[in-house]
Formats: sequence, C-alpha cells, structure tokens
Amino acid sequence: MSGWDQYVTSLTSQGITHVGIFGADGSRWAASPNFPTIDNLKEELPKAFSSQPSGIVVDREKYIYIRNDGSFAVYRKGADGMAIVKLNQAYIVSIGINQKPETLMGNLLSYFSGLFGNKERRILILGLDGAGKTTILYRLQVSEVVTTIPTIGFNVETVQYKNLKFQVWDLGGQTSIRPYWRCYYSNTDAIIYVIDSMDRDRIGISKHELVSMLEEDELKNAVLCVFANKQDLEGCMSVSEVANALGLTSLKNRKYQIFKTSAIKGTGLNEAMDWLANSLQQKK
Ligand SMILES: Nc1nc2c(ncn2[C@@H]2O[C@H](COP(=O)(O)OP(=O)(O)OP(=O)(O)O)[C@@H](O)[C@H]2O)c(=O)[nH]1
Ligand SMILES: [Mg+2]
Repeated sequence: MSGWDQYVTSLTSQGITHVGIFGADGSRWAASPNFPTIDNLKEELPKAFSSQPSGIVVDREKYIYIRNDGSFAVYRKGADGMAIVKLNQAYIVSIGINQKPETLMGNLLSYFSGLFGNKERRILILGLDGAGKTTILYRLQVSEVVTTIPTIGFNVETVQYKNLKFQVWDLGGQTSIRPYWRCYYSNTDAIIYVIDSMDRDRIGISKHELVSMLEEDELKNAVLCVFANKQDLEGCMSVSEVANALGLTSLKNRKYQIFKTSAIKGTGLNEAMDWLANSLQQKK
C-alpha cells in the first residue's frame, strides 16, 4: 500500500465517505472505492483556491462554493459537504454524504495536525532532586549542557522535536516541593520520569513517588517515559536494574518505556523523544 493509499484508508476509516488524492496535473494518486467523477478535475482543483471560485461538478451535480483560506476550500450540496486541502503537488478531496463541510474540514484538520504536528503536547519532567531534569530540559531545548541550580518551583519551555511541539514543565524534585507536583497534573500527555542511576540509596524513594503519582486519576492516560539518567557514570545501575527497582513490569494499563540516557553526553535522548513522539501521535 502506498503512503497515499494509507492516507485515504485512514481518512475513510474516520467516517469520511469519499477521499481522493490528485496530483496538480489532475492525475489520480489514490482514491477510496467508488470515488465519484469530478468534471474537469485538472482545472477545477486549482480554481477552488482562486479568488472567485464557482461550483464544482461532482457526478453531474454542483457543489456550491462556501469559503477558502488558500490551503483549505469548502463546498456544499444540500446536506453533503466537500472539503479540499491543497498540498505542494497535490490536492486531497474529501466528500461527505450527509456530512457538513465544517465537520469534514475539522476531521481533515485534526488528521493533518496529528501528522504534521501543530498541536502542542504537554509533558511533565519529574523525578527526585538532582536526577538531571533541568539538564535534560535544556539539552532538549538548546542542545547544550547548561549549568543548573536546584529548581525551586518550575521551569517551563517549549521544545520542538521533529514534527511535534512540546510544552515541557520541569518541576523541582526536593522533598518539600514534591507535594506540589500534583498541581500540574491536569491535561498532561506524557511524563518523563528521571532517575539518577548512580543514586542506589534513593531508588526506593523514587519508586514510591512514581507509584503514588501514577495512582492519580488525572494521569491515567499519560504516557510514561523513564530516563535511567547519568549512564555516563562508572558503576551506575544498569537500565534493567533501574526498571526492576521501579517495578515497571508490574505497571497495569500504562504505555511506558525506559531509556538509558546521559544528559551530559546527550546520549539516549533522541531515542526517547522518538518513542514519545510516536506514542503521542498514536494517542492523538
Ligand atoms: N554525570 C552526569 N551528571 C548529570 C547528568 N544529568 C545531570 N547531571 C548533573 O546532576 C546535577 C543535577 O542536575 P539537575 O538537572 O539540576 O537536576 P534536577 O533533577 O533538575 O534537580 P532539582 O531541580 O533539584 O529537582 C547537575 O550537577 C548536573 O550537571 C548526567 O547524565 N550525567
Ligand atoms: Mg531542576
């Protein structure tokens, strides 16, 4: 199946009646079964985005122009809607029988914003004090190691990773501050939980904090990404030691993964962020 066929299949599986993808030269790249005939496709599609579009004839019936904003155009025929998206080299035409054009457009927009990532995701970075949370945040944001001081309160930054934009909240990890973590839980898409892999003495406390956090209702849909950090230090716990100590395998109903990272060396962070980006894409 080509990539275009996959777009068509995912869009029709979201309930859009007909989806067709056409090249700027009018050639058909992919279309759902029984995609209707559009007269003069090659001329009509560019015209849909002109300053004075007229109607578009589909299976001999005219869809009336409603609006276009240069990259999206909307048409309607009675109870049926049509929405057209203009890409660089192609047009995506969606037709919905008994579907309002606005609904079609909403479906297309949410599909494409998922693909091309305009939606900002909210991530919390949590973990005990000194685990490396703030170092990780700035490494992700500016690809540099910055000198940190213990965080009192929080840092919040926007991080663009590939096609996803993350709003990342880095909360201080000291004992006195931890009770405030829960003030930040609502609408969280993912948690990055950072472990100092050299800190054997406090891995039990870290597990306790993790487990009680995951019991919170507001976090029940949040994806969990554990960073076994400071892997550059000799004699640190291995990633499987950390996973065992945290009891990760007994987590129920939770999408999670653990990564070995070194915020100082910058290793493992991309793998972890790729996994997060993919998981969040699927979650939508
Ligand atoms: N060797 C090593 N040191 C690290 C690593 N990541 C962070 N550190 C160091 O660990 C110390 C604490 O890092 P921070 O990023 O301030 O820790 P934090 O989790 O934000 O701590 P709080 O703000 O107190 O909760 C700093 O001296 C960092 O340079 C790492 O991967 N390897
Ligand atoms: Mg900090």
